[in-house]
Parts: sequence; structure tokens; C-alpha cells
Amino acid sequence: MTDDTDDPVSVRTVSFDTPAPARELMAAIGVHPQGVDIMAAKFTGRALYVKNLKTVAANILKQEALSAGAEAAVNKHVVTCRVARSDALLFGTAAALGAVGEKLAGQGFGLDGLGEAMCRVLAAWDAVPSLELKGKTYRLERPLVMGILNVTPDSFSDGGRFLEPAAAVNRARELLGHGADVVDVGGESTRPGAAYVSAEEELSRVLPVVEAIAPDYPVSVDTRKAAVARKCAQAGAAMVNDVSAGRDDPAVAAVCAEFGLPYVVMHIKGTPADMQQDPRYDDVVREVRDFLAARAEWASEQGVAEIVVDPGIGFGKTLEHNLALLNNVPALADLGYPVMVGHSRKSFIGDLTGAEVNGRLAGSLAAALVAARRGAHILRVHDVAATAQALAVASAVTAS
Ligand code: HH2
Repeated sequence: MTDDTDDPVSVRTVSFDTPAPARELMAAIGVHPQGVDIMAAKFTGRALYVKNLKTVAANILKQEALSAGAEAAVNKHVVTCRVARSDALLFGTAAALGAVGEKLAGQGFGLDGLGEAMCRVLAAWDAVPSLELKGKTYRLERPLVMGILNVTPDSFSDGGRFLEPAAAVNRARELLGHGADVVDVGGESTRPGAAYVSAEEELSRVLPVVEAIAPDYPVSVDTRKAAVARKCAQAGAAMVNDVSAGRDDPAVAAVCAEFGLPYVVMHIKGTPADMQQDPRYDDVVREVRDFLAARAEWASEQGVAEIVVDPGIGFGKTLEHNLALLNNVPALADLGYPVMVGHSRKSFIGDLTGAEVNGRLAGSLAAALVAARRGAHILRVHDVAATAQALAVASAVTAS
């Protein structure tokens, strides 16, 4: 029996609306069919998905779970050690799973680190993150709606419509009137293959909007450049949204730290120029989660106090990658930071339905509702009024 994988043990939250996907995941882990039946009956809606345990560690984890009143579904050959590694699905109350995490300390076989990671993940399960924008604290019990304003000639959906400063300012006011909690102003398209824009050009596009709107309302600036972030912060911007997560210009984080602004770090594979050329992942959810955890830690080391993470829908992802990320928002939310999702009108909706960019409202609303149900904290959208209405109805129904 060989053990040829160097991948570390990882843990993340998974959430299911019905037992069927939980059964599928247990089948993929290689759980005995009878075990799948028994454990599916104890299904609780969310679980911990532990990957890549050594067999001995999987056996210990199973015993500790059972003794704490939780369940661990592992590969059927773990008990006879006929597999070298197994994944595990851990079900139970947060208290029972927390007890398992604590008991793993001192066990060896890689279980120490797993126990600590489990406790960190569980601490985020029922916590409600908050965000401070312009001195107001938003408790993110319901998602904030961020209205998109692209002051560009070439954005994939609204390119060229708001290039004139007056048109851009009017659009910002319109988005706010439609119920946007914050407006995200961008002066550089990041659609696949988009052209580079200088800081001067970008500023000439976004600054008039920031100057007109930011004194009264929360404005986020969508930029990869510290020079743009700084001028906008001086003009009163409340937040910085960086699709490169500080990898293009690390000084963006320092600007956020200096002005006390929340900083959105987004996942992208490659650059806008090459990101859609055959993107591949072994496990897109784990890789995006690890990336966001690392960039958030980096931003925190730069002195940023408030960090938002974003899986970057459409940024170096196939249809399957985008769907997996939207369905697995809980695995990102369990990092403990607010999660932003930018799904609006994107090409995965066209891939699924054949709809053209401006005919993707229904698909965008469906994605918004699923992301909200999965725990997204900020939804970045073009269609603010429709999104706000859909969210209001969905939350009223589920609260009744
Ligand atoms: N998507 C786009 C731009 N900025 N920022 C975050 N945090 N998340 C996203 O998903 C995201 C983003 C791309 O959409 P859009 O702004 O509509 O188009 P373009 O880049 O062509 O201007």
C-alpha cells in the first residue's frame, strides 16, 4: 500500500438543502452503502468535510466523533486499513463537533492541526460578521446589495453607457435610489482579455463619481492600483475592491490600512488577459479557499482591519468551477470574513441558458438567492432593484 499524496489534511464546511447531495458525497468518499443510509438519516444540513486523512487518523477521528455524539463517514476500507487515505464527512451539532476538535489535540498523525482548524471553522458557523462603512456598522445578517457602476468603454455588460461623468454620477444616484447599500465604481474592465488602463485614465473616470457621491453614501472603488485607491480614499471612498487581491500592487493594502477602509480580496487564476485559457484545479473550492485565507492573512499583516473575501466568479473558472464555488459559499464563510459574490450577468449564466448578457436577469436573481441562502454577505450586482426585491421576498418567506 503506497501513500503517494503530499496534499495536507484540510477541513471546510459543506451545506446541503436535502440529504441527496450528502449521500452523493459519502458515496464519493467510499462510505459503505449501509453506512450512507444510517448517516443520511442523521443529516443536519451542514457538515465538516475533512480531506486526505491518513487511515490511522481516520480511524481515530471516527472513534472520537462517536464518543462525542457526532458521526464520521469514512471510506469503508479504513477499518481494515486497505486504503492509505480517506476523506471524512463529520456530522453533528456544533457543540459535539467542537468537542471532537478539542479532543484531537495531542493525538499526532496530523490530527493536532486538524483539531485546531475544526475549532476555527466551527467558531465561524453561527457568527454574524459586520462591516463598517463610513462610520456605520452593518451587521451582515442579510446580504448587502452592492450596485455595479463601470465607468469604462469596454465592460462586458454596461461598457460605454456611463463614460461621461454626468451619466456616471446619475447612474450612481439611480443605483442608490434602487436600494443599493454601496456603489462599486470601476474605471478598468477586468473582463477576459481586457486592455490595461493607466492610473491617470482610471482616475479621470472614477474620481468624479467618488467626489460627487462619497461624501453622502458608501462608495467602493474597484481598482488594482494603489494610486487610484489613495486618491479615492482622500475623496471619501468607503471601501476598496481589488480583483488582484494585492498581487498586482501590494500597496493597495497599505492604503486601506492608512485610511481604515475595508479591503476586498478576490480570487483570480492568472490575469484578466489569460485567465480563461483552460483553467484547471484539483479541487477548486479548496484552492480558492486556501488562496483567500492566505491573501486575507497577508492583508491583515499589512494592517488592514476589515477584510472581505470573494471567490471571483468568472475569473479563471469554467462553468463547473463557478457552480461549485456558488454552491460552496459556506466553505468560504467559515474563514470568518464576510464573503462577497459577483455573479451578476456573467457568462456562466449564458453557458447554462444560452441567454445574452443583457438577458441574464432571471439567472442572476437565481444565483443571488442561492448565494444568499448559502451565507453570502455582499452581492455585487447590476440589477439592484430586482435583486433587493428578490432578497426581500425570499427572506420574508423563510422567516415566516
Ligand atoms: N467582477 C467584475 C469586476 N469586479 N470585483 C469583485 N470583488 N468580484 C467580482 O466578481 C467582480 C469584481 C467583473 O464584472 P463587471 O464589473 O460587471 O465587468 P468588467 O470587469 O468588464 O468591468
